[in-house]
Amino acid sequence: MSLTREAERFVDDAAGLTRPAKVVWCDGSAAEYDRLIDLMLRDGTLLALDPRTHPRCYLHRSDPGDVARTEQLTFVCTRGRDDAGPTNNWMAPAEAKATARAYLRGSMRDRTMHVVPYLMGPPGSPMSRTGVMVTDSAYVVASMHLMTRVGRVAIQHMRSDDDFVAGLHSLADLSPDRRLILHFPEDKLIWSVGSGYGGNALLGKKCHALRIASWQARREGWLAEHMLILGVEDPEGRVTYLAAAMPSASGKTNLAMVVSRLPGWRVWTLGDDIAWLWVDPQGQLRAINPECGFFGVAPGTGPGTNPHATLMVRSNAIFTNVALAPSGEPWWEGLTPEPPAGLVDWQGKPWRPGGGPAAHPNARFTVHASRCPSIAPNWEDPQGVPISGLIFGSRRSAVVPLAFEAFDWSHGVFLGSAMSTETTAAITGQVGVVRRDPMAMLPFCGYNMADYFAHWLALGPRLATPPRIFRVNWFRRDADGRFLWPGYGENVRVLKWMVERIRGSARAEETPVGWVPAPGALDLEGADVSAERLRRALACEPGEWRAALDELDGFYAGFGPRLPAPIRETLADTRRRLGTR
Ligand code: GTP
Ligand code: SPV
Ligand code: MN
Repeated sequence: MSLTREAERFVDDAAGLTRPAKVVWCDGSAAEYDRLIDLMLRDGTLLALDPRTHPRCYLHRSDPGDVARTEQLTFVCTRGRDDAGPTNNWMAPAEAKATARAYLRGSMRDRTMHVVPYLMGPPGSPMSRTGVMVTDSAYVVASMHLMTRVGRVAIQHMRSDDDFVAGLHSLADLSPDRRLILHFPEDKLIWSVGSGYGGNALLGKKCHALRIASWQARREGWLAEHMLILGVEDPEGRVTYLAAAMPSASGKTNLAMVVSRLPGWRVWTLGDDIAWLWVDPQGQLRAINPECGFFGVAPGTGPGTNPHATLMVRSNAIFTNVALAPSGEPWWEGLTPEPPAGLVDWQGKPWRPGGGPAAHPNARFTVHASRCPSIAPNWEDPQGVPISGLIFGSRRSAVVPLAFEAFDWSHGVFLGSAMSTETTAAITGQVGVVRRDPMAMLPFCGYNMADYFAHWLALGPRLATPPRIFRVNWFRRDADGRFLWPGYGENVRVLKWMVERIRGSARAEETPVGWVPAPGALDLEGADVSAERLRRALACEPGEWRAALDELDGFYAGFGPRLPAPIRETLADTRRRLGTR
């Protein structure tokens, strides 16, 4: 298999810097995957799980200091600092390369450098994009096999010699002190050194399909978003497609695979993390999933919460940092009500109840999308699916109602830009702190977010019928800290309301922040939710909102005059509607 001349030059340069003992070109075949697994079983990178209960499933224990994305070590290295904007870490390209070069020099000595050509997006789609990454991690290559389309199909998609995003990845010594995740969008280039963790190391995912792709999308007039894609089928068999942005570890995988509690309704999965969206010649918004696998959060995944994911990881999956039962079965908090006896924790140490979580809170599974019981029959359609609604969701114990609808496109863009969320274990740092996370893209937008808001606003007028924009929050709590809404499978009731809003039939009440489901408009047939708890889940409290909007002022101020006027004006309108007391 031959790469383009440009790709070969990139590989040669990378090898010159990192000095691998051997260079291997990957073809993406099943035989190659098997060879990698064998290699990792032999050198201890992987442990085989019980082949009777979990055929072709493996456990990987990462370095204990390398278990989540490290945003403080992630940089957007544009020539101009303002092009990265105030929400990104920035380093000048030359300085970034000089620093990383010191970590990368000779870092693959005694190791194999794998060259991985990969395709993001369905084969044959005009939206699909290619990358070529080199890595000294067999775990990364095997994961890329599950998450992207590796091999000839990628090279066939290159429209010119340099039509690929180049990615250089090395584990180096895994030290956080010598770790950098660098993006050079102007050069379609990624350098990642010092981490083997998913979002830091599987360069097709957050680095390419979000940070570099969002930069390209702005120039070319489309969107690269941290969104799931799903189809809601009604009892007549009509399917409505929605895309939903939610921050890391905040419910995308769960919603994408939700098993309906409403008779006759079902949900089809098309993607759980990333969507590329564009406007077709008819003015219809369409979406593809650039990935072909799921890198999902294990804790909290069980038969009661996410039965499809629980089934899907019973074979052909790689688990990272889960606990292990003596039977050779994987375990994590939420899989079963009681932990099996004799567990070892995610670090391989004997675990005792009360001794902290057995699985790391950001333990994950990696599995091909075709394994998902609810995968949509058209999930790889090169033309994508038409999107009728967009959802912005976040994790807020207070303030934000369970579900509401924006007044129009630009109000919806404002609601997305105003999103904040409580942090999770998907990033290193404190968990549960409220931080701004516009459109769930704070860590993933590869350019100035003021320009990103402007780009979103400009898309509206290009759409024949702009999708409805909804805001959701499954995580609102009562005074005792209990969730007001049961979530998970019950979320399908909210999806049904959205579909009916899109069709014009569901009732809603106007509040200062948007249209909230009217009493009785959410189908609660068979649900165990009291009218009082639902009322509190849906309530819009003007006092809480006024305080929340004051915090938003400071965030918007960081963008200076670059913040689009409609965002500022919508904030002012919202304040007016909320009144002063
Ligand atoms: P990334 O892969 O990190 O981008 O995350 P994601 O958005 O796909 O998150 P995921 O669906 O894996 O959810 C992560 C956590 O949120 C898990 O602990 C879930 O149990 C929890 N969660 C998901 N949906 C709900 C819900 O409806 N209600 C509640 N209370 N928790 C939920
Ligand atoms: C996230 O953190 O949003 C993830 C996991 O989806 S990672 O691929 O590590 O970014
Ligand atoms: Mn994600």
